[in-house]
Amino acid sequence: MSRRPIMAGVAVCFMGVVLGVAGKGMLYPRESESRNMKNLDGMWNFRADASPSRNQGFDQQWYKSPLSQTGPVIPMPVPSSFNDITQEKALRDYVGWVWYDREFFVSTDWRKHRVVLRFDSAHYYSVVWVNSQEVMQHDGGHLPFEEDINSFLTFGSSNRVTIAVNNTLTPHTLPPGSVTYKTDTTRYPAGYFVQNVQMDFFNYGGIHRHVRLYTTPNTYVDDITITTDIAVSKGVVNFNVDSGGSPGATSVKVEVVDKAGNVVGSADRMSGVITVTNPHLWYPYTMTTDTPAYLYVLKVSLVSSTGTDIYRLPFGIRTVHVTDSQILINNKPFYCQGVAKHEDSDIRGKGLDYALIAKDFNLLKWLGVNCFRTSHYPYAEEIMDQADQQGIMVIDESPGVGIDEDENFSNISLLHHMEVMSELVKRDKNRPSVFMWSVANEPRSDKAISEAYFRSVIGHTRSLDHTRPVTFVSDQTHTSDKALQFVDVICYNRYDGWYSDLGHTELIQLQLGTDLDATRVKYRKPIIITEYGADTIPGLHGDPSVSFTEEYQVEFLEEYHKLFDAKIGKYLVGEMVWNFADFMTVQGLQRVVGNKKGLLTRQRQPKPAAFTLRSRYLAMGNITSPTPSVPVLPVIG
Ligand code: BDP
Repeated sequence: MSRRPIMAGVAVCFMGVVLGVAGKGMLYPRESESRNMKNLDGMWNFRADASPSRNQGFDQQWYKSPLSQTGPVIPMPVPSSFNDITQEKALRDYVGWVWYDREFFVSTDWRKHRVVLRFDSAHYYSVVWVNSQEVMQHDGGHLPFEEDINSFLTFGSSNRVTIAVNNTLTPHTLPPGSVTYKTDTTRYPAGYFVQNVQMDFFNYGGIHRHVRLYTTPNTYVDDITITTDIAVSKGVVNFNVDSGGSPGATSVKVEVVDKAGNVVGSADRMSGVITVTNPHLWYPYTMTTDTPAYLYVLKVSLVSSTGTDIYRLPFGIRTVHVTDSQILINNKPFYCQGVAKHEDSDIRGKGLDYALIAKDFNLLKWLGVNCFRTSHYPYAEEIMDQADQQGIMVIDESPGVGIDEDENFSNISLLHHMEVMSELVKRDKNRPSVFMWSVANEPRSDKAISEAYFRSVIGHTRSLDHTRPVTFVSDQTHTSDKALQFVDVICYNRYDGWYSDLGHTELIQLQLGTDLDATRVKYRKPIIITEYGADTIPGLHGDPSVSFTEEYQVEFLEEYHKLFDAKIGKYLVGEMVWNFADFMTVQGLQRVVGNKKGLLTRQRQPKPAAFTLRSRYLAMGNITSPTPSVPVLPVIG
C-alpha cells in the first residue's frame, strides 16, 4: 500500500484488523414478536475531511465529540451518496474520508435485549463508533455490516453514532482503482492527486442504504440456510438454523407457512428436511399471467431461557440446473429476457430510493423483462426483495469489475475477493430470484495470471453454494480467455458495431455468429449475451442512421436480435441489453454526461429502442412457467 498521505489514512485504520463479516449470519432485519427495530435514516451531520492528508479527523479524533464541535458540518441525507447533494464540485469529486454522526435514543426496555447496529451498505471503507468507542470496521461498498452494541449504549438517554467512510479505490479494493499524485508543481499544487477508476460508472460514496438498530433476545436466530428441491409432487425444503448468543437454545420449531398462513410442514430440529405436498413452485415472471411469484415463509422459533426469538424468512421452492445447452428452472428451460442495470439515479446517486425501485420494477415488467444482472455490484436488499416477490430472475454480481492490472490479481486482492463472495452468498443465498453468481465483470481474463485467480474465486463460490451455477462475465474470446473453463454458463459482453466497426450494423450477425459458434464448439456450455448496446442521445435523429442516434440504437439491437433468434434453442439461453437506463460515469471523452446506452433516460423516459425491446419480449412470451405460454401480444399498458 502506498505511503502517500491519502492512503495512509486507510492504512492506519485497517492495518492488522480482521475485516468482514464472514463468520456470522447476516439475516435481513425483520420485526417480529421478539424483535424491535429503529430506523436511523434521516438527516445526519456531515463533514468531509479536506485536509491534504485526509487524516485530520483521525488525528484530531473527531469521533470523541459531536461532529459539529469539530468544525463546520452540513446536513446530509441517509441513505444517499454525498456527491450530488450540494453545489460543490469539490464534494462531488471528493476522494478520502467523510464523517457522519447523529444522536439517537434507546428505550430502557432495550437494556435486557441484544441490540444490533446495522449498516446495509456504506462505500467503501467504514469505521463506526458509538459514544466515542469504536464498534466495527468494514471493507467493501455494497454489502451489509453489523455489530452488537449493548455494552456501548446509554439506555434511556442520548447516544451518538459516528461513522467515517472512505471512498478511495486502491489496487486491492473491489472495484480496484489507484491514486496518482501529480508532482509537477508547475502544473499542480502541492499534494494534488487524482483517483483513477477502472470501471465505467461513477464512484459514488457515502451511506447508501438504511442504518438501523434492531433487538433480539440474547439467544437468537443468527443465520438460516434454505435449499430446495422437487420430488414428484413434493417440495423438499432443506434447512439449517444457526443460533447465536448465550445461554444455548433449549428447543426450536421450524415451520413452513404458505401464503394463506397455513402451516404446511414443520420440524423440531436445527437442521433437516421438511417436505411440502403439492407445492406452489416459485416461477419467473410471465407476462401471460402477470401473477406475483409464490413465496412461502420459514418461521423459526428459537426457545431459550432469555425468551423465544422468532424470525420469518420468505423463500421459494424452485430448482436450478444447467445442462450443456440449457438453464432449467423447475426442470423447464429458462430463457433470460433480460437487461443489465445500474443502481444510480439523479441527486441521490446510489442512495436507496423506494420510488425508484418501484418505478424500475414497473418498467422491467412493462418491457417484458424476466431477468436482470446486478451489474456491477450487489444491489440493495429491498431491490432483491422485489425480484423475489415479482419473479424477476437475477444474476447476482460481485463488485469485481475492472480487475485489469497484475496487482489486482495479487493474493491480497484474491483473499478480499473471496471474502466479498462469502459476504454476498451469505446475504443472498436464500433468494429464489438469484439463479447464478457472477464473480466479476470483464476482468483481464486473457492474462495468464487470471487462470489461478478465477479457479480460486469460482471454486470458493461453488464451495459456498452448490445449488447455483457460477460465472464471470467476459469480453474476451474463446481463444484469448483463460478462465472460461471454470464457469458453468458462458456470459459474454459484445459490442460488434459499436466498439469495433462502428456504424456497420450489417456486420453484426456475421461477426457475432462466428464468435458464438466457435465458443460453443470449444466449451459446449450454454451462452448468455450479458451486454450489447449503443450510446444514444435522446432526441438525436439520423436517417440513414448514424451512431448516437435513436435510429442507430434500434437498428443495432434488431441486428443482434436476428442473430439471437438463430441461436435460441441451440445454446443461447439469454440476452441482456446494456443498459436498462442511462447512468453516470466519470468524465471522459467517450461519455457525454454519463453512459447513454440506456433504453430509458436516467429520468426513466423511454427511447424508441425501449419499444423495440418491449415488442420483442412480449412476443416471445415466457417459456418457463407452470403452463408454458404461447407468444402473446402486449397485455400491459
Ligand atoms: C462494458 C462494461 C460496462 C460499460 C460498457 C460500455 O461491462 O460496464 O458501461 O462496456 O462501454 O465493457 O458502455
